Amino acid sequence: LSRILRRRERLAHLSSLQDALNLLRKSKNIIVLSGAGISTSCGIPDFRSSTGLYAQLQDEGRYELDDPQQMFDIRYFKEKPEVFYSFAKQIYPSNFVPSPCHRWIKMLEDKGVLLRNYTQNIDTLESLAGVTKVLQCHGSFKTASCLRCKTRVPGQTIEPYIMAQKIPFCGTCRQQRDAELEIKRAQKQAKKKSKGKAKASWDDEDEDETGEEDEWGGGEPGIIKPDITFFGQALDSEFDECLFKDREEVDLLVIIGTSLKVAPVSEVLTHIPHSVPQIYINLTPVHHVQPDICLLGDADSIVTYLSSELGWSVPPPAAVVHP
Ligand code: CNA
Repeated sequence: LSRILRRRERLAHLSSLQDALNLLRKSKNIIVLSGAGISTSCGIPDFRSSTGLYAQLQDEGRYELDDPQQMFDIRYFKEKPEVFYSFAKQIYPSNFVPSPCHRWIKMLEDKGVLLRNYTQNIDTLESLAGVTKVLQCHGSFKTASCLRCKTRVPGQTIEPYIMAQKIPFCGTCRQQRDAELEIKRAQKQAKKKSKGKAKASWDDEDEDETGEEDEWGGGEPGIIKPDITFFGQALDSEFDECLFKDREEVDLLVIIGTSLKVAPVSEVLTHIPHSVPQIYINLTPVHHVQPDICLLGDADSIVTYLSSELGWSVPPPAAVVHP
C-alpha cells in the first residue's frame, strides 16, 4: 500500500491533456494495451458497451445462453460447439479496415517508440495496419486447432465452415482414426483366419467395428476451434515472457479502448513498474483501477487530436489486402 501511495504522490501532478502530450513527446519505449474499443469504428462491436456483443446476445435470446459470456467459454464450446459456429461469422474478420487507432499504433512503431502493442483483440487489424511489434494476447482467427489431436491449421481452412455456420471436424483425426481402424480390422481378420474362423458373417464384422471405434475413443474426429482464447483457457506463455522482458524497458503505458475487465491482460497495469505513467483513452471511465491520466471520448478522435498537437502524421488508410 505504501508503495502505491508513494507512486500516487510522485505522479499526482499528472492529469491533464498537456501532461499526456509531454509524456508522449519524451517517451521512447511505449507499451500500448488495446482492446475492442479501437475496432468499434471499423464496425466490430465490443463486448461490454450498451450496443456490444453481450447486449446483442442477451437481446437476441436465440442462443439460449445463461450468460452471454458462455459464447466464449471453453466448457460450453466443448458441450455445444454448434452454438459458437452459428454465431462466429458475425465476428469473423473478413472485410474490416483498420481504424485511425490502429494506424496510430503503426505510427508509434514507425517512429521507433513502440515497445510492444499488447492487444486483446482477435480481429488481426493491428497486423493489417502493418504493426509488427504486436502480441495478440487472446489469439486470433489466423490459425485454428483440433481440440483432440491439437493439429493446427491455417484459419482460412475453416473459413467456409464459419461462413456456412457449420462445425469443422479435424481431417487429421479422421485419417488417423480410419488408419487405426483399418489396421485393427486387418489384425482381427488375420486372427480369425488363423483360428480357422475366416468365414465371419457381415453381422459379426459390424459388431467388431463398433467395438473398434469405441477402442479408438469413439464418435467423431476432433472439433476444430479458432485459436482465440476462450474464458477458461490459459494465455500463451509468450504473454508472460514478453511482459517479463518489457517491464524492464517500458517508460509509458497507453491503454486504449478496453474496460480492463479481462485478466490477466488487465493486470499488465500492476505488473509494470509503479514509476511508469499510464494514459487511459476510452469512451467510458474505469472505476476499479486509477490510471494517471484519463482521456475520455472516442479513441480515434483523441489519438488524432494528440497527433496533430504533437505534429505527428498518422499514415493514411492504405488499401487493405485481407490474408
Ligand atoms: P470490452 O469489455 O467490451 O470493453 C471495450 C471498451 O472500449 C469499453 O470500455 C468501451 O467503453 C470502449 N469503447 C468502445 N468504443 C470506443 C471508442 N470508439 N472509443 C473509445 N473507447 C471505446 O472489451 P475489452 O477489449 O476490454 O475486453 C477484452 C475482450 C474483448 C477480449 O477477450 C477480446 O477478444 C474481446 N473482443 C474483441 C473484439 C475484437 O477483436 N475487435 C471484439 C469484441 C470483443
